[in-house]
Amino acid sequence: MSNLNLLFPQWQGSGRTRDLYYGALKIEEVHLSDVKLEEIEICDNDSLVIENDILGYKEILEQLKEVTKLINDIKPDTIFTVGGGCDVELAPVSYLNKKYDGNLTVIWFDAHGDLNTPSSSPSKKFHGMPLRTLLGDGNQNIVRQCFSHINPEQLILIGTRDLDIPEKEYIKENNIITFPVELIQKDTILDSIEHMGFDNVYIHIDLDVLDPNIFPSVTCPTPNGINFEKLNDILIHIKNNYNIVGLSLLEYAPEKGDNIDNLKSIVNLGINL
Ligand SMILES: [Mn+2]
Repeated sequence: MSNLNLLFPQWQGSGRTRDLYYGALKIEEVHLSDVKLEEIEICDNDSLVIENDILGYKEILEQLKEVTKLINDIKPDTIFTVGGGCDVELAPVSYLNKKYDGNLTVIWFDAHGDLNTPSSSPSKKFHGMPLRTLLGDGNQNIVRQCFSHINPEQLILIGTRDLDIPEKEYIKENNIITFPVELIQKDTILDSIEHMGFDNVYIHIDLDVLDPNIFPSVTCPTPNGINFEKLNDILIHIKNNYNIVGLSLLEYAPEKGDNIDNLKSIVNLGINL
C-alpha cells in the first residue's frame, strides 16, 4: 500500500487572503518536518477576479490540473491531504472514489455543507462549493477535471450547523445523512456507515467543525462546535472498524501564538493510512 502525503496550500477558495497558505506551512513545520510530502505549487497573484461565478476561477482550475496530474502519476492507494481550504478536496476524493469503484463512504466533518453551486453561492468563494462539485454539479470545466463524481448516498455530514437555504434544500431533496452537533454519537455514526454498506472511508476535516472556544484559528469560526476529544474519539472508532483510504486537514488560518500541538493525532492518523 502506498500513501501520498499531499501538501496543497490552496488559499484562493477562501477569498483574497493567504491565511490558509501560511496555515498549511505551519502544520508542515510543526508536525511534518520529517515526513515525505508532495507539495503543489500555488499561484501567489492576489488580484483574484470572479469568473463563472467563482472567485479565483482561473487559478483554482490551473491548480486542480496540477494536482490531478500529480496524483495520476503517483497512483497512490491512500491520500492524506493538508490544506489549504476545503476546495482542495476535489482531486483526492474523486481519485479515491474512482480507485475504489465507488465503494467509499465520504464523511464530511465541517460546520458548513460546502454544497453551494457557483450560482447559489452568496460569496462566490469556492471553498463553499467543493462537495457539490464532487457530486457532479457546478462549473463543468472543473467537474470534468475531477476523476469521478460521488453520489449523495455515499455521504455523511457531521457537525453541520451553518447552511445556506439552497444547501438545506439540496440535503433534504437528496436525503443526505446529517449529524448536527447535538446528535453526534460515535455508535450512531458507526451504524450509519455500516448501513451505507461501503468498505472504505474518506474523512474530510474542516477544523471549523471544532468549537471556536477550543480552536478559533479557522477561516469561518462557527459557534457550538465539538471538541478535540469527541473528534478524536470518533476518528479512532472509525479507524478500528473501517478501511480509511483518505483523510484531510483543512482551513487552518494561523494566528500569532497559536499552539497546534493538538492536531498531532489527526496528522498521525493521516501519515499512517
Ligand atoms: Mn468547509
